[in-house]
Amino acid sequence: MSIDYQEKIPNNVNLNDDRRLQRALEKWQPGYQKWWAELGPEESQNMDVFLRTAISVEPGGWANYGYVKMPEYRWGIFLAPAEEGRLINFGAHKGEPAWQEIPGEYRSELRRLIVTQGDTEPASVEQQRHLGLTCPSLYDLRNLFQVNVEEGRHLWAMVYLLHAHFGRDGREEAEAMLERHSGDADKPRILEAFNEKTPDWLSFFMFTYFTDRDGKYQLASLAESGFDPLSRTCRFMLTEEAHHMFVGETGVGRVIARACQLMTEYKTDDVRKHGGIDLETIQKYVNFHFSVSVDLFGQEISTNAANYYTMGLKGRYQETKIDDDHLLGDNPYQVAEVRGEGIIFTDQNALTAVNERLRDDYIHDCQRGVDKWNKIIAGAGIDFKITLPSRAFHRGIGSFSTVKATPDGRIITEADWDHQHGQWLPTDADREYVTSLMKAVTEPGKYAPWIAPPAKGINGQPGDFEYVRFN
Ligand code: BYC
Repeated sequence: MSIDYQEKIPNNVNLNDDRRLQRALEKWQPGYQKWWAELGPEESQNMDVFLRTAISVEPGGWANYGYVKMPEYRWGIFLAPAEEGRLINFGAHKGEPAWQEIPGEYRSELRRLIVTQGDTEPASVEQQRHLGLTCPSLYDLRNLFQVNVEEGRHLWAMVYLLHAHFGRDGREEAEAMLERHSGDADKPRILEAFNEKTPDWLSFFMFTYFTDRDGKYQLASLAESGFDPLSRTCRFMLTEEAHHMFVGETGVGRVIARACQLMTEYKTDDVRKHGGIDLETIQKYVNFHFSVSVDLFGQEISTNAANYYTMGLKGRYQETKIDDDHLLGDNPYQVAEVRGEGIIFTDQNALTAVNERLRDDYIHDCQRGVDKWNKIIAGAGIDFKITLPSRAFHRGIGSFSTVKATPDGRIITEADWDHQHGQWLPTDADREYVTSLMKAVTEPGKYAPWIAPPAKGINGQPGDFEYVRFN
């Protein structure tokens, strides 16, 4: 399925055959471009960026690299190929053919899911808009911009579904995506993590590691949807998401590698003296970004989530690979809760616990990158381990949001929390220090002193490749 780039809106959905839809999307397009110019990457309008653009949705369709000015990036609408005879694989409609049109009785639930998903995409672009001005290298600047244009396209993906399937209220929701803004006092983004600032590059790497990974798990659950256009859209979006998490995992890894180098070279833990970011500070950033990202999975026990599942709208991670009845009526699932000074796990109904199950899958996946970071530290002969905090730590959503807990999951008093949280979360002084390091390095092949160079270039490019031309 190749993508038609001759069209005003590149697409593989035969947009040409549906003039009304085409016109509606072409009407939305200038508002999008205006939003990109105003709230997209700052001062980037004229740069030539070595970007990857999908030329088809088949495996290998991604191998297309070249210099692009971002405002001219060909955002468009790409769905993964249809699977012939695809069925609904879970919930009350299990075994029925997947829907090509919205089932009327589930319209508002589907709209809500699509709007919540769509809202995060422009939010992240807004959160990251100042970072280009302090890039640690051209390589990193290019990666930031690649992430940004793809988040822009993910917004297009959700806006397409709203326009194509929800009529007038879908068009209104699409407009509203450009009206809400990250951190706006009156019209904030829907989910809390998307109203936080991403003020520095360590935060950016943590965000792409932890928060984009929520994207992976949410998109994978929506890819199971019985509403086939949503499933196909999310399947293609997932191919883009992988690069974002790569940027996060390798970015944090390179900051750690540089800290270890400095520790070894100067035989000290205090790498701040030598312009690095110390491992304790990196741990605090892990604690912060992990905890705000686990909140994104919602309440442990959720009737919303149970309804989405029974309706066949949002499944579990890799639903079809799970060996059970895919109805979850009486099945148990172990859910964590506060008991006294600690956390215990009790059996709950698996249907109302699907958010929690997804969170468990996510936490398990987060650990893999942490293990790799610890290998870098161990490889340098340094006795330090990065750890993920307990799920009870620093929560704003769910049962743990009513208590205070240490990173190792001990419930403590408010007073103890007030006294100690500066050891666990970045303090103003930590953030000021990290911010003080953020100075743009734009000479090809050069890197800021707080981060190691990457192991290899993008698409096999040499170390001194000019990933961005400033003109
Ligand atoms: N913040 O029953 P519950 C991505 C609300 S990231 C604020 O547990 P539910 C990306 C909730 O709305 C992926 N409010 O809720 C990453 C509900 O409100 P009502 C984004 C929250 O619906 C990086 C109430 O609390 N995609 O793609 O089961 C860069 C009760 O909660 C939050 C999706 O999230 C929160 N964190 O679960 C770019 C997928 N959590 O009904 C992109 C679509 C809960 O009382 N969304 N609430 O008014 C969903 O599936 C669900 O909406 C959620 C929440 C999983 C988020």
